[in-house]
Amino acid sequence: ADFSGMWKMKTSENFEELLKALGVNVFVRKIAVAAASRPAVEITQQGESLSIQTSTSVRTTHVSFTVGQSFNETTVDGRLCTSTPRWETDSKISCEQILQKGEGPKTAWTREVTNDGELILIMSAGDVVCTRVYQRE
Ligand code: RET
Ligand code: NA
Repeated sequence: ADFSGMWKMKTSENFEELLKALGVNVFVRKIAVAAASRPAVEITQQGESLSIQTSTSVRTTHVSFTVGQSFNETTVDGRLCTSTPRWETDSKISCEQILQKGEGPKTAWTREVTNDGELILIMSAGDVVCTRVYQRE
């Protein structure tokens, strides 16, 4: 599947609960939730290699990785982790994260391009699952 494009978010469920599960305090959480309601996501893909930039007014992240190869990234609450992405189907990437320091709930994400051309991002922390649906701009 082709993940490339400029994506805008259509729906988001449980983002605040996700941050809460990660121990983000209420003050920071409110700021993060407000900012994360209007993300700009740009993905470029060449074969198995993806580059994903997620921009908000308070935090921008950029990751580049090749599916099948571990890479460094940060969890959604900003902690350095080692991520291992793999193809779950030919249109879905599933990525497990291992914290490089300290302890916390188990985190992971999946990104899938649907037949309708939507991008579904699922992020989890322990039992809490956040689902964010995007459409191409
Ligand atoms: C942290 C804690 C430190 C202070 C701030 C935060 C903001 C995080 C944000 C994350 C957005 C994530 C998105 C993910 C995928 O779509 C790191 C929680 C301000 C804004 C948009
Ligand atoms: Na997002």
